[in-house]
Amino acid sequence: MSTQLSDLEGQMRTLQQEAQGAIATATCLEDLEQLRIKYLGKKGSLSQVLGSMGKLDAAERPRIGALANEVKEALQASLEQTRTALQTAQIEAQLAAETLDVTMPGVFMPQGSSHPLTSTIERALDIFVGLGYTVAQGPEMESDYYNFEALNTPPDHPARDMQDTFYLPDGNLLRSHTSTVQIRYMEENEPPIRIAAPGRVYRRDTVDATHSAVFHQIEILAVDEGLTFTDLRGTIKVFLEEMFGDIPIRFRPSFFPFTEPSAEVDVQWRGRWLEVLGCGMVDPNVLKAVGYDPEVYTGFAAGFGVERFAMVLHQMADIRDLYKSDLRFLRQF
Ligand code: 2NM
Repeated sequence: MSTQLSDLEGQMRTLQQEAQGAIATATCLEDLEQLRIKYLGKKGSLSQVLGSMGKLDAAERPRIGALANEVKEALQASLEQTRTALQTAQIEAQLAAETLDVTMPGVFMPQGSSHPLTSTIERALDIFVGLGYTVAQGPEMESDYYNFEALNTPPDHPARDMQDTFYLPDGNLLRSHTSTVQIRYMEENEPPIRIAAPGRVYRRDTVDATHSAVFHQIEILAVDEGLTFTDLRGTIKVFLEEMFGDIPIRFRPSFFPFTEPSAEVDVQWRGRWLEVLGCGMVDPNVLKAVGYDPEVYTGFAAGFGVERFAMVLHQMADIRDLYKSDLRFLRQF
């Protein structure tokens, strides 16, 4: 019996030594789990050794049982120790691999910016939106009716000259102003209205430093009961102040077919008077054309060229620079 006993004891001590050696040198968590199964699993080495306990005297079993528990606990402690060490090593390796050197130069990401025409349009529209206006848009190809007839521009009016307007073979034309949008809007909406119509317009002008056959306009229109020239003047003054700062402005009498009275507005800019927009009280014939009663409603309107505003604001010498897409020019803005 004692041979058997010392034999079992010896087997367990050997098993403990061998297992602890293997556990201590395990290099990854997967290997460690394999070792746990091998030594402490249900069919593992320790269970096998204990399986032969049945052959022992009943009196010796408690001692061997205690020894088995001791070995088991020792191996569990070793497993836990190595597991902690491996886990720590794994986290440290991951941290080292994923560390970012924030002092390294980044990848160059060129940032774009708005074209000066776009930013000028946005600036002007922001001001009118702040004054309660709605932005309205419409087609660039138009009929004679929307571009001229509804705007109190009779067939013999000089603005209708073939020299000024791009006519299309089908009798339509390319709009020469964005007032077309306002006629369409008034047809669809009842007063009170306040709209700002930005967009591309077309004129048969000879291209030079200050003229382009295609350019951009913003026109505003307000129609309500009791609107007067004073409302127009105040609106224009606020708009120009926001655009150019607090500078002197003056109104000069002028003529447009669609407004009566009409005026042109100049601003004193760097010591010179510069014409910046046209405006007036909407002609009763225009109101009639869209079905508004001119005895009930009055309106005011104004229009200006976006290119001219951009050129004055940014001291540009040639309108054509705005269409060349030359980045050396555009990067200045
Ligand atoms: C201008 C000058 C004066 C104008 C008139 C209208 C409409 F549709 F109400 F009749 N819209 N815009 C107008 C008036 C435009 O541009 C220089």
